[in-house]
Amino acid sequence: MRRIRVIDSHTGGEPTRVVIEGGPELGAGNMVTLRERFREQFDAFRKAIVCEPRGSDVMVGALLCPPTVPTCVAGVIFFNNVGYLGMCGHGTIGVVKTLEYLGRITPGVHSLETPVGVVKATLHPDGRVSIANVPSHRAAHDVSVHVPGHGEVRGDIAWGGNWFFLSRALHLALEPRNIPALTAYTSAIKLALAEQGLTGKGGAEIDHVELYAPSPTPGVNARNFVLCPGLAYDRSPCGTGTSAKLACLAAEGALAEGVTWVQESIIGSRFEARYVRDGGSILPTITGTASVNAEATLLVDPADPFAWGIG
Ligand code: PYC
Repeated sequence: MRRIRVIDSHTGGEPTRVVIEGGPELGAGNMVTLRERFREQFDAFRKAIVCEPRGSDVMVGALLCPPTVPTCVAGVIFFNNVGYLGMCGHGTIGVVKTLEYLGRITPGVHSLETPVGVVKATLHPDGRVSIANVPSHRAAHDVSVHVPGHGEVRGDIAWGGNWFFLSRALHLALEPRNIPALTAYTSAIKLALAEQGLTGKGGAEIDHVELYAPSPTPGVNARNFVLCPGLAYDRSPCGTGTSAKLACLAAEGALAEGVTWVQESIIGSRFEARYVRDGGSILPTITGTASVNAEATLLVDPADPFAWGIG
């Protein structure tokens, strides 16, 4: 019987499951090397940890690894129901709160090594977490994609640690009652982008679709609906998606450096975000909080036909 120890948390409703013991033995290397080893040789662990019957399509996993950058408190590889993420904003906030829960860090600034670079996180004395995300930029403006059943859809392509297609929500209100329709619409956009060869840099798949609209909530700048790669929607405002949004606002001249942008998710959870310019990119800072809500040992029983997950 294999035992995998995990700590669960949620960041604005979006879950993160941090593996603290019993995960795959990936050996030595930086997070890019270890993520490839994880993908090629140990993918069964991903499914066992985040897919049903123990997990769900919404769950994001985070494997803690020894960092190769000496200033980092930990290395981390994020994964979900269909594969591996470069970076994950809500997940990083969850990891920081988990490290605090484990007594491994106290309020202050901490660095984490991820496959897309070192991310600095500040754990504030009041429990909030700010992450200094990777350089983000808008790669293409007002791109047109033909979406079968929906016609022409226009939007921007931007990098915020993952690739996003960001489009104004025109026909569907960003309200929880519309989540099934929003999921179907953004899934159709994601498929159309791939079929029509619209990609991020170097042919990278645009695996996140973000719809945005003004928020009806006073003091909140915008509400979003973010479709994640495995077709689940982000319950949080999405850290990398908010970074991509800031990159578009900065490129548009619609948000000045240092000004706070309050981003609300489809379920009403919030991040505060701001940026500074860095050449042609921006450096976003995203602030939110997470709550640790479970500590568990996953049991992988050879007699269980679904011990290594479904799917
Ligand atoms: O917060 O960056 C994020 C994220 C990506 C996918 C789910 N959450």
